[in-house]
Amino acid sequence: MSLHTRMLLGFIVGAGAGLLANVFIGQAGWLDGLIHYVTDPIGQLFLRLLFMLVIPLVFSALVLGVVEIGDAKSLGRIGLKTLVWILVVTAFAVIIGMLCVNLLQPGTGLPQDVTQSLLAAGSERAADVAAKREGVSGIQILLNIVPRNPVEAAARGDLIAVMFFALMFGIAATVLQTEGTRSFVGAVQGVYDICLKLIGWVIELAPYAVAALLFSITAELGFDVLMQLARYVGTVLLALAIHFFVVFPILLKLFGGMSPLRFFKGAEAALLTAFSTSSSSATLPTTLKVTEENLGVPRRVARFVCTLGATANMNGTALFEGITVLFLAQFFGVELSFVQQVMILVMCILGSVGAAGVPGGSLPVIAMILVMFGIPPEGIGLILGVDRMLDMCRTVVNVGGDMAGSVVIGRSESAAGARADVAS
Ligand code: DAS
Repeated sequence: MSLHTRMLLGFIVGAGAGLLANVFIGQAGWLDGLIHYVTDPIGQLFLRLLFMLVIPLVFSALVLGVVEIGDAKSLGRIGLKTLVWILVVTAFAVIIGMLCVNLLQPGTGLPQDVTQSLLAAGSERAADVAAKREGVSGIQILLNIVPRNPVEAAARGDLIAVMFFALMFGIAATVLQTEGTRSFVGAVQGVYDICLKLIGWVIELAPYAVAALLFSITAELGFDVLMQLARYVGTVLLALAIHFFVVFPILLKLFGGMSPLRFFKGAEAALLTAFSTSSSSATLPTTLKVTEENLGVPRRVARFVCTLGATANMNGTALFEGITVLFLAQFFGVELSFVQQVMILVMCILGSVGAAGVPGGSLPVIAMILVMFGIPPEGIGLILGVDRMLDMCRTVVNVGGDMAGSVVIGRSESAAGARADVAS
């Protein structure tokens, strides 16, 4: 039975049993015991496994992303254009997602006392972070991006400080290019590959975590929570559709010299592979083939942009991270200031670079961002049940963004080549 099917089954069993148990909630001691001693610990175990991977995954992914762009000395211009494409288009994606979730408010609607009790029941770390955050000024929040001690920042789960350190490390490793730095980067590649394997193992446990976490939350909240989940799914799909069918066509028309119809037709095989595998990395061979053969992108551009993009350019994931963090903030009644939402925007851009191109690759990063802003990470259990379907859709947007970027950069390079010929 495929992971998709097992996740769906976990969702149905967990939610169904939870709805039944909701009838007895508060009246049967056995139910509270079941939640407290069985389903919650299973959910916490899964979350801990995700947390365990965040720091090594994000550090290695960011270092490698910077090195791959910087290494391309011969592709210097392409590397710079790729970096600009990743940062600008991913920022667009997160902004679209955050606008949709702020406008549609899919996470609101639960009674205040319920959200407060959920927040109080959430991981103590979330409450701690929320308490520490009180009264920290905007300037201090920005200063805190630079870690005094990167190991201590990693130990306390300060993800953005770890991201900053990883970016600086990658830049220095690229500039140095010594024997030592090259073997270090090789070791970092090994760490990243190991993290991918570990995520694969952890995601295999997701169906059981879905059933357990969904049982707990539906037993507590009943049918209402499933309605909020439906609104969340609708918000994610709407935002992904806007980015995929509006932003990409505009960028292709304006800068790629390609009609959206020709793009989607040429990219079809890769998009369908992305949808069925939920993995940008697994789709990469197909992405490369259709980008060169169907979209006419020069090989050196397609290889660089699509290969780097498969791990570092994830528009769909960044958009999904932004929506999920804000949705769960609404759900748990956690107020986020504008400065904090800007921080979340930055973290989602970097987090998507740090996410792995495998099924559920973005979940570890989301868990860490949630805790950083005092939002109970148990909320991941709520979205886990629908994550597979959303993962399929966001991976399509991720791969679409890699191919669209290749078309735009390929055209820019051809124009630059033509200008050089004319000049010579
Ligand atoms: N499934 C990941 C990918 O391969 C994205 C994610 O998990 O968000 O693109």
